[in-house]
Amino acid sequence: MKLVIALLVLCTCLPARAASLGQLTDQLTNVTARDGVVLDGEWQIVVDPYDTGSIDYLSRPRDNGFWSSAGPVTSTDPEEWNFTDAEVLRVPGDWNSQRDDLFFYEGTLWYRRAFEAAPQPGRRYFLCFGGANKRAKVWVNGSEVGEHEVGYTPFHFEVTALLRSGDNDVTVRVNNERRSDGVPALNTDWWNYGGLTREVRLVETPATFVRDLEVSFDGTQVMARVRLDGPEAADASVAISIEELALSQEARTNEQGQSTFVLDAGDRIERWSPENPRLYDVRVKTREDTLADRVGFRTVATRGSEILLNGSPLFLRGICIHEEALSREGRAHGESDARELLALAKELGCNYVRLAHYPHDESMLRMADELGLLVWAEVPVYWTLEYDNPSTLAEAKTHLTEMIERDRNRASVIIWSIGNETGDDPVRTSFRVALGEHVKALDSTRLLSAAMWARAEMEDDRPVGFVVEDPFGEVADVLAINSYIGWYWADVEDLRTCPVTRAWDKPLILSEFGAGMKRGFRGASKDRWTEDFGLRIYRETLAWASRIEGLAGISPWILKDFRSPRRQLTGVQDWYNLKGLVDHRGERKEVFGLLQEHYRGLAEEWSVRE
Ligand code: GCB
Repeated sequence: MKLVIALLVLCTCLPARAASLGQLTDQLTNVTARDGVVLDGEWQIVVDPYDTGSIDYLSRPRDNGFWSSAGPVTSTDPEEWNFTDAEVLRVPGDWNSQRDDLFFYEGTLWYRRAFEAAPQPGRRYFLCFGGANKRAKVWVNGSEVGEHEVGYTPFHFEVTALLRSGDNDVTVRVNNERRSDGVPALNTDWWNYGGLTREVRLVETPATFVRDLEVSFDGTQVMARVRLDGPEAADASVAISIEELALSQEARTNEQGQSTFVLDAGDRIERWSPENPRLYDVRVKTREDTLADRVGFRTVATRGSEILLNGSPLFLRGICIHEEALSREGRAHGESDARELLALAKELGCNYVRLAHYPHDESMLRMADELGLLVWAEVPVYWTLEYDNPSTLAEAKTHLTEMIERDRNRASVIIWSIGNETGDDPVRTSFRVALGEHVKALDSTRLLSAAMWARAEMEDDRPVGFVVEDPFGEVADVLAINSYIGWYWADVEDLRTCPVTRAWDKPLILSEFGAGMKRGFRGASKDRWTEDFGLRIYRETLAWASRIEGLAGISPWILKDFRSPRRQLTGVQDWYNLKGLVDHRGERKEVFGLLQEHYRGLAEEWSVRE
């Protein structure tokens, strides 16, 4: 397998740069391993539905907006806002779950926080945001440092030139309005949580530091690429080592500050797998800097309809997960939410999770590495985008680029998904093919997929077969279909006479199926919303899945009930999609046990095969 050489944006000098759509971004690798301070906690806020902080009453841009520290400039200016007496919200955290009056809020909200700094000469400082949904603009001490457009990936701005010794402040304008040309667009089946939803850090580095570390493994050799950033990045000495394997190598960087390494590990490496999630410390050392990352080594490939992990076929026992915390309301973030969610998936018997429908917090991927869960990672190319709009395509590519840059060292990630249920007319197909090519150019070591629909063959108004022939299947490594037969259409018993065929001899995953079940609602197995109805759908669909020849995995929809603005039914849904195996408080439905039992059987069956 060849080393992935991603295109890189050359480093610019101070002050910081902004990530813009359609271009590769410039994230710092592994910010949590860097020196710095976490700027979590209470931030002051101003809710600004009319964007008064940015524009005046004639919609002209303000030159003294809410980012300035000044407030009213002259004594005759009326004071109409200030941060001093403002209310606060917790960061990280979405605003919707923190205040009842912001539950449905879609618009602009301003955040500000004071912090102390003691910048040292010769050191560099970066403000690192794990994610903000959706558009964020950042100022430090009143000066603009950059903007970021997409809602689920990190962005890092250099602020070295703006920091003062002592008191500083950072102001962020976040806007989460949906747009028809955006990704996602206007219509989704998940909550449009707004705000600084992920961790914020002020990170400190030496003047020349390791900006980028990329590691891959082809079965015997570990390949790494390192890129330095700073005045001494070119022709610098870089050493890489994996101490536990007694591997090390030195190289000099080229003009662009890059060096590549090939380490021959022979058969000494313990392969990462769900059964043995072995991670190694990969350490990079330069004259001024040291950076380490915990990396697992494994291979993933396909052979006909099989997915091979470390050369052996496996069945993906999965579950879909939305990024909502298990034991509280709101968007999940950080290590403890990730541990809770993924520990539940492990308890269910999973070896695989589909992280729907957008990049989850980095801690989810790191936790999946640690706990031994394979991952399908996805971007919010969902339902109805403006597929013929070049700027929409550019935004979709940005989502993919930023996700792949962040997660490409995670052994757990085996599948990059370019989207969900996008349909197969020619315009959509060429949009998806362009995204597929983009993914392959950035990372050809993982599998490419998307959740598609199968075409139902009908006789007398009843389905009699499903055909997987979405033209995206031509470029995908793995075919994946969502099926809601018995819930959204037809009778679930129709599955008994509905064989699945596919146009390509490629692995097929049943990427979704499920039913709305209100925990505690009991009744006849034909009564909608009862747990009994859901149990029936699960029984029939699991039996159907076991009849699909060469099926490579399943990921039922979904681990936990989740917030959705499309789910209004009062007294039943109350703004939750109820297809979870556990309810919104984390309480289990009976179907959890049923799937757990099924996975126990599958695990035994496949361990015998191995
Ligand atoms: C789907 C979508 C998912 C929805 C789910 C549902 O096909 O992929 O985002 O939430 O169905 O519950 O309808």
